[in-house]
Amino acid sequence: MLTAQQIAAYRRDGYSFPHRALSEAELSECRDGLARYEAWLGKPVNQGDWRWRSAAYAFLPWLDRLIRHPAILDAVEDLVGRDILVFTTTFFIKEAHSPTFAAWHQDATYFGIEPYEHVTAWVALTDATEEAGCMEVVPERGRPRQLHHGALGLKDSINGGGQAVVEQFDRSGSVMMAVPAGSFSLHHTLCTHRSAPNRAAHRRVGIGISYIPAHCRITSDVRMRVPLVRGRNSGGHFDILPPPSEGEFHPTAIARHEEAYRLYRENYAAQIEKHDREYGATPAGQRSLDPNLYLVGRGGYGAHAEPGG
Ligand SMILES: O=C(O)CCC(=O)C(=O)O
Repeated sequence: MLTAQQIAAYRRDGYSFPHRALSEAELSECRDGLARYEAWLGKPVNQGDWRWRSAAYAFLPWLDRLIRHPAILDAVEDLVGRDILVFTTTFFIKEAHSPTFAAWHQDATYFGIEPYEHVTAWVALTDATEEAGCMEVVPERGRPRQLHHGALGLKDSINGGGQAVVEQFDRSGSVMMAVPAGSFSLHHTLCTHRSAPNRAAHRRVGIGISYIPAHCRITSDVRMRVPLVRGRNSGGHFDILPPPSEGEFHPTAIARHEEAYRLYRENYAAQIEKHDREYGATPAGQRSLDPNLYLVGRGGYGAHAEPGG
């Protein structure tokens, strides 16, 4: 549970951290589960097809348990109320000494969830220190607003669209959101954030759990399939994806994931088009990033923030 002060700070600034969640045994369960997953894939999750990064609770019982963890859900309930769905999860992994990064962005941009009540719980399975490329957040200061993005396909981006904010914005007072293993941070869907390459000797492993209150809907025509993790599907805007009761990697569960992921990508693609329509497209190949904004930073972003560079 969050304190009244933590709730007020989140409502004002759009983030809150760190919050302890996992016991040592639970942390080991997640790490062992990830190791089995990567053995099954035959490669690290972050080197496989994008489909394996998202919504893997559909066929991984340990991940399904994580999205229902009471300590995380109690905090999320304090922010969004009792009826809670999981829009998706994402493995956010940066190998040791790797260039993987995230440019400034807001999660709301290509999710298309309204109202703007989506909150991400970012759970650290290893220490997300500043050196390891933890997230850096800009306080909303009570004035959240959607910024213009481009889906630039940035090389080494940890995000599917390789997206970045392409307008000037006030990023003063940004905060490095370091989170120790077993703890989580919370950030609001309009909280602008980025993360630097991993300069540490250890692998930085995080799982982003995108929670939404069940009254939310998406602005595309896609009807998605998502887990109900607390309360009731009160809004009725999503179909409910069941837990993987068949067991890890079961073909039936994999097939459910395939369909849920297809719908997720369909909405994502529709939202990229919608955002471009509403805010103006970023023509392909255009160097739309302002180097002063993106190439200079506390994290040492280097050449990796250049589109295709
Ligand atoms: O893990 C990272 O470095 C970025 C995560 C992120 O963009 C998110 O959780 O929305």
